[in-house]
Amino acid sequence: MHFVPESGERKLPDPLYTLDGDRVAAVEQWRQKRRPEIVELYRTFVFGREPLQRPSTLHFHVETTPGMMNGAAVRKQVEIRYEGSGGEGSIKLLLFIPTNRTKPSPLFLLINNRGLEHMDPERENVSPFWPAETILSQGFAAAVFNNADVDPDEHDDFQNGVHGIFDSKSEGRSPDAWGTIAAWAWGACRVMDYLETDSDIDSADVTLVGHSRGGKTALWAGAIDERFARVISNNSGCTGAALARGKKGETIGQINEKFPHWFNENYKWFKDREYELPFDQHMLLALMAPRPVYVTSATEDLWADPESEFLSLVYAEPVYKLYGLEGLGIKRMPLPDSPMHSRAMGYHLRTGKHDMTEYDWLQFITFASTSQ
Ligand code: GTR
Repeated sequence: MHFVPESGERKLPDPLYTLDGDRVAAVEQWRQKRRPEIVELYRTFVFGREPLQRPSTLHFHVETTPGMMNGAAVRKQVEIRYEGSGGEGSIKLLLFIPTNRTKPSPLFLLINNRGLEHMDPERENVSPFWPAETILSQGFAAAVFNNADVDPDEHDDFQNGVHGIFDSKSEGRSPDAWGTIAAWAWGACRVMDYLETDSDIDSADVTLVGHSRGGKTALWAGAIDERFARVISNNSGCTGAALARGKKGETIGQINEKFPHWFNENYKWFKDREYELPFDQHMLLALMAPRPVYVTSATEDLWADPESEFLSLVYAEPVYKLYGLEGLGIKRMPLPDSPMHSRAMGYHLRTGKHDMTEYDWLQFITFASTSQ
C-alpha cells in the first residue's frame, strides 16, 4: 500500500495509487480505474453490495397541493413504490417547491433519520432539523424522506424493509451483502429516479444532505450515484466523514457492536484493525469529486471526532486537485463557527452538540448557491 507521507502516524492510504501500485496522474485514470476500485472496496468491506439498482416495478404516485406555506410553496406528496419477490414497499417523499419559480428548482434532499416529527407536511411543527421554509426562501425546493420507510433501523436479521423485499431467500447471506445504510442509500437513489421525472425540479442540481447515520448514508449514496450534484455530511463521524485511523470517540468495533445491521459482515473483521483497512474515509469523500462536498462537525460531538472529520477533507483534496479544483487550502482545524469553503469543498465546526440546526442549513445554502 502507498501511504500519504504527510499523514504521519495515521498512515493513510494514498487515494492516488491503484491497488497495483500505479500512480494516478490523470482524471481519466481516476475515473476508469481508481474510483471504481475504491467503490468496490467499500462494497466488499463496509456497506455491502445492493442486489439491484432501479427495480423494474418502480412507479410513482403524486398528490399535489398548491398554496402551502402561506402561498409560498406547492406541496407534493409522492409515493415511490416497488415490489420484489418478498412483497412490496414504498418511500414517502415530501416535497415543497417555491411557487414563484421561473425555472425548475434546485433542490435539497434530506435523508431523515430522526422521525416524522421533523417532516410535518402541514407545517404546523417547524423543525430546525429540516427548515423547509428557510430553504424555500433562498430559492431552493426542499424534499425529505424517512429512512425507516426503506429499511427499519434495527437489527431484525434483515427480514423487513427492502431486505425482506429483495434479498434472495434461498441463498444464505453473503459476508458482503448490503446492510441497512446501503439500503437507505439505495432509497435515496430511488428518490432521485422520481426527481428526474418531475419537471418542476432541476434534477441536475440536487444536494443530498444527511445527519449522523444519515450523513454516512449521504456519502455512500453520493459514491454509488453520481446524479447527486452535491453531498453534505453533517456530524457523520465513524464510517462517515471521520478517518478511522487515529480516530477518537467511536471506533469500528463499537459501531459494529451497537449497530450490527448498518454494515456488512466483512466490516466486523476490522474491529481494532483500522490500520489494515485498504482505504480510509478521505477516500470515501474523494468519491464525490469533482462534485462539491461539505462536511460539518460540532465542538461537543467528540464521539464523532471533529478533527478526524476535518482531516478527511484535507486528505481528499488531492483528488479534487486532479480535477483542477481548489480544496480548503488549510491543514489545521479552523476555529468554531468559522465556515470555510471553496467552490468544491466546505467545512465548518459549529459550537454545540451533535445535531443539525438552522445555522448548519444556512451554511449549506451558501455553499450550494456559490457552487451552482
Ligand atoms: C450514534 C452512533 C453514531 C451516529 C449517531 C446518530 O449512536 O454511534 O455513529 O451515527 O448515533 O446517528 O445520531
